[in-house]
Amino acid sequence: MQELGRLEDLPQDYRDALTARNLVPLWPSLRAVLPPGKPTARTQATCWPYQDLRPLLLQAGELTPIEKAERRVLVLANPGHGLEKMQASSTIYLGMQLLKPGEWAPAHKHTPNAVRMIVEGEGAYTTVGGEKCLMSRGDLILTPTGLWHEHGHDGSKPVVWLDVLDLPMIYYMEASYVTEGKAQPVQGESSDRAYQRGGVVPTPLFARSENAFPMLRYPWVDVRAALQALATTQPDIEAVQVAYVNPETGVDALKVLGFSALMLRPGETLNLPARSTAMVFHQIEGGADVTSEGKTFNLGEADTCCIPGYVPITLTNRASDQPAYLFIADDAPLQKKLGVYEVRK
Ligand code: 1HN
Repeated sequence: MQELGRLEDLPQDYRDALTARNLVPLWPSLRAVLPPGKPTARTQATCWPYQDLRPLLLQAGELTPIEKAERRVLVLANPGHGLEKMQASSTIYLGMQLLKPGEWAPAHKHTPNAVRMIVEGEGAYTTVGGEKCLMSRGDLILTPTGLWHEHGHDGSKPVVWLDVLDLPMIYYMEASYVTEGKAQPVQGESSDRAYQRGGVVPTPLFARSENAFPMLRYPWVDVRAALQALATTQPDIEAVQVAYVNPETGVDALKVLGFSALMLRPGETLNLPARSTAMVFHQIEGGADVTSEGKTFNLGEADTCCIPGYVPITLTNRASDQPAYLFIADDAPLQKKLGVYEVRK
């Protein structure tokens, strides 16, 4: 590849003349913005063990009352982006949120899309667009763009969940903002009831739902059962994996980030081809080793890690006698819409 001229090759008075007019020569920076063959990732393979994070999150519960936090969150920040950027990857924000018994996180709505993966505790709920969604370990709850949401807790022990947002993407677009509101009236309990059986959808008077987000809560008991059924009925399947989708249309549940659940069968090692998306892995049950570029994270329950795009990843279930379950997030829906999604076999 041809070596291009450097900034230092240009006379200082010429460079000054450009700068004074808000002009920049492309060629000294062309290879940096358009590297050959593979992007340069700022995202670094990073792991956030839950046992490290949990005491600090509980301490935040002592140090900062909910009124002074609104959302009491420790952000899982990727050092490759700079911690102050609060990014796990170029498009993904991750945070662990604590709600203590009796606390209330007030209603607001915003442009970034969120999901919550419940990590610990019982008795909390989030009300999304008037629908009360109970929180249990492993449940996935959607909070799509523009829907009012607030969190409450009627239980007796702290509840912790993992927030996954497309905030870095929406913020980069200069499209991120919030609207504060009053407590929202509850109109019903979570919609998952209407979609409890795969293959059938409600059609009152022959009409399908026109709601873009008809299902807000994906209970872990159902997702786990689907994975177990898949493993039993299709023992030769390449990977025991299910995607979180809109049950009316079959398309990804949200528009920017994609979500799936994976079962690693006892003793299984799975080689994931290099894909153009960075990926987040969160261990729901069991223990998995996540290896990329010679580096291995030994995930235990509730641990979370992020791996940059364009690198192959190996996943290994450490147990030979029980399955391991992972929650996976990436930005494949966005990349597919933009036409930049790749799998390198
Ligand atoms: C947000 O609205 C929540 O509603 C959590 O629980 C984390 C991080 C950035 C922006 C908005 C929530 C968030 C957030």
